[in-house]
Amino acid sequence: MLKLLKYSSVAIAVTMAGSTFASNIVVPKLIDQPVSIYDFPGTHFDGNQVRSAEEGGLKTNIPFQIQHLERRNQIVNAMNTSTFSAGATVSQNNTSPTLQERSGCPELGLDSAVYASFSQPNDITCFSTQITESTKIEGLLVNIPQGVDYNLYLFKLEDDNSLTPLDTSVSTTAVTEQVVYKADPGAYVMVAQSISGTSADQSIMAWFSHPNFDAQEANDKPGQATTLPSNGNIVGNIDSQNDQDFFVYSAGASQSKLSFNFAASDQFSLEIWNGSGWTKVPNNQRLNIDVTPSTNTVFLVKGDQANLPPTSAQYSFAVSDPLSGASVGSIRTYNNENLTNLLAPSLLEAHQEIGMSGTVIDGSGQPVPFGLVYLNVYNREPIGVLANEAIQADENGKFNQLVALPDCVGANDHTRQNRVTRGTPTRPELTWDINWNSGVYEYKAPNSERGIVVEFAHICKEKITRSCYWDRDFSSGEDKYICNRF
Ligand SMILES: [Ca+2]
Ligand SMILES: [Ca+2]
Repeated sequence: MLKLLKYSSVAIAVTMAGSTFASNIVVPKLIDQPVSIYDFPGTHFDGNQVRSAEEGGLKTNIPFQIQHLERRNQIVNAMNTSTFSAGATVSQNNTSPTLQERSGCPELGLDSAVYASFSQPNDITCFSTQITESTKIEGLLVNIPQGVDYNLYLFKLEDDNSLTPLDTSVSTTAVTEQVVYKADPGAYVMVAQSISGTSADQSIMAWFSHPNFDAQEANDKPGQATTLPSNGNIVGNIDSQNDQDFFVYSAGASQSKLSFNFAASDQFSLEIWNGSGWTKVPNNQRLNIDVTPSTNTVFLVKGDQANLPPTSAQYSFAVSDPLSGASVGSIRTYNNENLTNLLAPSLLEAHQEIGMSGTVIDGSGQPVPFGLVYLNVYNREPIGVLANEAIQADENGKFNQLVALPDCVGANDHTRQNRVTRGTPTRPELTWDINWNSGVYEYKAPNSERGIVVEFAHICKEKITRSCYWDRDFSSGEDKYICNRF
């Protein structure tokens, strides 16, 4: 998934002589601040529940015992080449360096927490772990004292022992910093760093494993927002108490409408960023809103904190440009009126209604959820409109509509016989007088150059004029041909 935030950072080496954990951790110095929600323009949605941007902070309860890291004065720093070379005896013993030796940070598994205190700016606390299965890592630094600035970083420890920044949390005033990353198996390092100010109060540094994440993760921060498809349907879940799912929809250069439906239980909520707050959107309702071409609309999915959905519960979020249909596929036209179908076997007959179904397709061949489609029916001679309907497809781009037709007086009269020979009393030979008009029905998408046009017979009247059958006279033993005329 495309992420809005591109790291633009330079790495600088910070040497922490005399700090709690003496090591040469490479901490990135960010040039760009992380994307804030305030960087996004708002989208108007006519709703009466609006939440301010500040409400709804991170949940910071730590559900496991908080450990005191053993203080060490010397940690082998594998990132320092000379130190690594000096420790060559380790390799000669055929033992690979430990994670702590490679990273300079003690090993501490996910779902652990430690007390972290910093005696002076630039002090760091860090730990490392090796994970064997993909999971979403959430790191927290909580209880940051007033008047100090601490930052939190998450890194991948590469095979060459370099550190690749994955997520950073560098607010100057927050009492909690959070990093989030969807991690593949590998080695990871989390670092808390004191930037300015000192305090005797201890903070807590924790990291969590959330293995039941959805395919759109990690998108817990505005800068990690998942880009929604122009036309599509995605599913997700809430994997933990701090899981937030940010989404961005980018309207096309000529797009003025946005349609969407958030199908979910009331344990989930969907909100739209309005420029200064979050407007709640009703669940399970198809909505069409106006958007400004070439702008972004930001959505946020959250769980109800008082009643969090289980990770097995999913929401389904369908979005589209409803006017982007370029063609109509998989069409099926039908009639259920029990008509004779005697004019021509392949010619659809319809009297009061015609069933029209299909899928609205965009220019890339994708179905258009809630895509608009025009269903037109015309009389041919004289040319005239029998029905014009504009309808929206369902969340999968499919539609199925019975189009009503008016009464008619037909220009054509035909006499036809049903396909029965040597009729019986229960299955007689029938002669029908069929009065009808020649018509066409049309499927057209908003961006179709031309619609799909097919002929049909608009039946005005069908009347049985004669019914005949052979009847056995058991007294004479003869068959008699009996006809009734109407
Ligand atoms: Ca999620
Ligand atoms: Ca998320």
